[in-house]
This record gives sequence, structure tokens and C-alpha cells, in this order.
Amino acid sequence: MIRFDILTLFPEMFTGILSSSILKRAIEKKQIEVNLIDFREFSTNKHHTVDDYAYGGGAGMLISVEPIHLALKTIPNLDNAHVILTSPIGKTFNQETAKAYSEKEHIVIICGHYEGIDDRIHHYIDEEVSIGDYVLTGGETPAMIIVDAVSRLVDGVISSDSIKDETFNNNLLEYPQYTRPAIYDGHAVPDVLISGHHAKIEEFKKYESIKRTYKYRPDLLEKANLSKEELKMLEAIKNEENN
Ligand code: 6GU
Repeated sequence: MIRFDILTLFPEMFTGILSSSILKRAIEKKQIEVNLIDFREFSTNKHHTVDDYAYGGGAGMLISVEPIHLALKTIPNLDNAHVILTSPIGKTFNQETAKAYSEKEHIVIICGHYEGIDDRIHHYIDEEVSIGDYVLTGGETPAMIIVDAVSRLVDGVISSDSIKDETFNNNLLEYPQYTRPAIYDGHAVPDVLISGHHAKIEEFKKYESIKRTYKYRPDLLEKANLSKEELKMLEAIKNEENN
């Protein structure tokens, strides 16, 4: 069981993802728990605003640190939680981060906002996390992405077989897969997959996985721990290209 607390000004944005498919089932089976906290409720002024002018001037408003801090303080056992702030200046989230988070018991996600947050928020967080090099209007979609990527790695949420060969394991992309019919619109499934020859099929999957990674994400290959056999395959793939 992993517990997420999400601090956001837009809790309604999360209803779709949490009420559908795999995450819905994970919540029902108590494999994950997701609490949405609208930190506007912790505003201490009569208009319930959470933003204010920036010291030193400049365009736009900033989210104040107080309502976020007050909201955080209502979370039980906060000292043992990992508190992250979503923001485009954070460290980039990837499959390795997702794996590490899936081993935690309690994650608090503060959704950043395009206006920015009073920098003193850093006294109350463990880490700032981005989901990639582009700018979004708010941290709600990144929070959903983090909850999704982490939850599917929690024991029992999806079958461990699906995770074993998937993209990014050992920094390789997943091999191509096919289902019926064997020939569609003149396009045939590779013969070896229909051959029933188990060892040849495994070799095909590995070869195609390395080939795809070489073609689409050569940057990953440097981090992949290829065995002697796999390195031979990579050489063959490179030669194939030169001919
Ligand atoms: Cl986490 N937030 C925002 N606002 N933009 C982003 C992001 C996060 N990650 C990439 N772009």
C-alpha cells in the first residue's frame, strides 16, 4: 500500500484518471490510496485567495507559502513522507524515479502553478520534480503522471510479467508485438513468432529490442548493461545498417 497526498487548487482535474481502469481498481483493492487536498481551503484571508504580488515587482502573482504549509501540517505522519513539488525546473522524472518511489509508503505531491510559488516552499519539500523539458500551465498533469507511473509498479497492481520486458527495463525499448490475423492487408507477422521455436523467439525479441533502441533511443544503449551475446547482436544490427 502506498499513500499519495496531492495538494492542488484543482482537485476536480483528478477525477477522470482516479475513476478509470487500473488506478480505480488499485484504489478499490487498497493497493494505493490517493487523497486530494485543496489548499485554497487553508487560505487565511476573507476572499480565500492563495496568491499575492511578488516582492521586487514583476508581472503576475505568486502562490503564497502559508496555505501550502498549513495544508501540509494536516497530513498525518508527514515526517515519514517523501514530499515533492512539481515544477519544470526540477530533476527529470523517469522510470528509475518511478521505481524508487514505488518502494516508498507515503508520497506527498504539491502541484506547482504557472505563476510560481514563494521560494520559501523549499523549506517544506524534499525534492522538486519535472516531467520533461517543456512548460505546462500547472503541476496537476505531472502529478497524475507520477501517480500513474508509480502505482503500476506497486506489487499486485499489474502482473509482474508485463513489467519484466517492458520499455526502459535495462534501458532497452520493448520489442514489437503482433496479434491475429497472421496476415493483415498483405502485411505478415514475422515467421519466427509463428514457428513455435521458443529459443529462436526469445532471440528475436532480444534482437528487435536492441534494434529499436539503437534506432530510436541510442542514448539509452550507453546505459544498458548488454551481455556479450547482446553486444554481438548490436554489432550485427550496425552491420545490417551499413549494407
Ligand atoms: Cl512538473 N510543471 C510544470 N508547470 N511544467 C512542467 C513540469 C511540471 N514538468 C515539465 N513541465
